[in-house]
Amino acid sequence: MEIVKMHGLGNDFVFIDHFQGAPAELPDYPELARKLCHRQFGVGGDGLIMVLPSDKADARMRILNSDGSEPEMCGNGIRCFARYIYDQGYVSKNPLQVETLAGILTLQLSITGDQVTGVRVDMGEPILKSEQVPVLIQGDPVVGARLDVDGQEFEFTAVSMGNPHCVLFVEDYETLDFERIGPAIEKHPLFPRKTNVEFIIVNSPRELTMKVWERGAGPTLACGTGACASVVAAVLNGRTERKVTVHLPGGDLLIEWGEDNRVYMTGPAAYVFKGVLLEDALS
Ligand code: ZDP
Repeated sequence: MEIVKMHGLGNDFVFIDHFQGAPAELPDYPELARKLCHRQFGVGGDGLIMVLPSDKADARMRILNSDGSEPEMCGNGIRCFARYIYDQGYVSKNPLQVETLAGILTLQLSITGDQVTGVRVDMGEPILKSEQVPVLIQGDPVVGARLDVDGQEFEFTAVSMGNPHCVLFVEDYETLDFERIGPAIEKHPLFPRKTNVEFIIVNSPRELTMKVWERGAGPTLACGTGACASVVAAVLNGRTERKVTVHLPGGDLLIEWGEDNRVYMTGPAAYVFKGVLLEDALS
C-alpha cells in the first residue's frame, strides 16, 4: 500500500489515495489510523487522510485522528489535500472544491511556476449556537462561560468550524498545566462530542499566539480549524481585529473572519515523503 506523508505547519498526516478506486476489501480505517499514526510502530502522524472521489465536488476528503476517531473537518489537512489532488492531476481548475463531513469547501491555490506555494481556504461560517457546537451551556454565542477542572475554574468561548473548539485566553504558558488541563477539557462533560482546546495569548489586535490540545490527537504543532475558532473567539471577546496572524508552534497562519461572516485561512502545505507500507506495518 502506497502512502504519502504531508504536513501543514508540522500538523502531519499519512495520505492514502483511493481516488481511482478503493481496494475490494476496505480496511478498518480507524484501526489503520491508529497503526499508521503511531510514531514508533507506524509511519507517525496526527491523522490519516483518505483521498476519495466525489459526485458533489472535485474530490472527497476523509480524515481520522490518530486515535481513530473521525472529525468533521480539518484545516491543515485540507490544505495538504488540495495541493495533493492538484499535483496528482485529479483536478486542474483553481479554485477547487473538496467534499468533507462539514460540507463542500472552496480552496484557492497559490502557484508559482508549477509549484503550489500556499492555499487559501474558505472555511465557511463559524457555528456559534451552543446546541450546534455542541456545548451544554445555553448561548449563541457562548462567550465568557465557565467550566471547572478539578476545582480550578476557567473562562471559555465555544466555537465550531464544523468541529468543536473550546477557546481560553491566558496571560502566559509558564503557569499553565497544559498536559493536565488540555485532556481534562477535551473530555469535559460540557462537550458531548469532546472538544479541541486552544490556549490563546493576545499579542496585539492583529496577532495571537496559540497552543492547542487536539481532540483525538493531543498536543499538535498546529491546528487550522483551531486557529480559525481562536480568531472568531478573540473578535467576539473584543480582543482583536478580524484579520489576524496566528503564531502556532509549527509556524504562522493568516486568518480572516470576513464581513461576509465566512472565515478564510491561508497557509502552507508540504510533502515529506512517498513510500510503500510493508506487511508488518499492517499486521
Ligand atoms: O476536531 C478534531 O478532532 C481535530 N483533531 C481534527 C483535526 C484538526 C486539524 N488539526 C486542523 O488543522 O483543523 C487537522
